[in-house]
Amino acid sequence: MPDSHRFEPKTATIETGETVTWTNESDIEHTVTAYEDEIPDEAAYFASGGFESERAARNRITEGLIAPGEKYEYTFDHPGTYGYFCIPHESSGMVGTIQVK
Ligand SMILES: [Cu+2]
Repeated sequence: MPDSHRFEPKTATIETGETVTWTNESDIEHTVTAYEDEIPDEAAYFASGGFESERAARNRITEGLIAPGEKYEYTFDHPGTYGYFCIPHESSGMVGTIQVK
């Protein structure tokens, strides 16, 4: 049985302009939430739920939850390294990285 508290793959490398789709293949809810201080300065903030800041995402967590079987996608328009996490499972180490070339 797969561990339901992780992003798979944990680190992904894509080209600038590509879209990443996260699909919730577990049976519990998750978020995809960028770490505001772990994205390039010129990049827009991103999070499931469409929040404009990490603080807003954390404050309104239920609006950002991705249900089992549902997806969240985001297009990366700036090169760099992007760190993100799942709010409910951050303490379980549910974090990931997108490398945009
Ligand atoms: Cu999670």
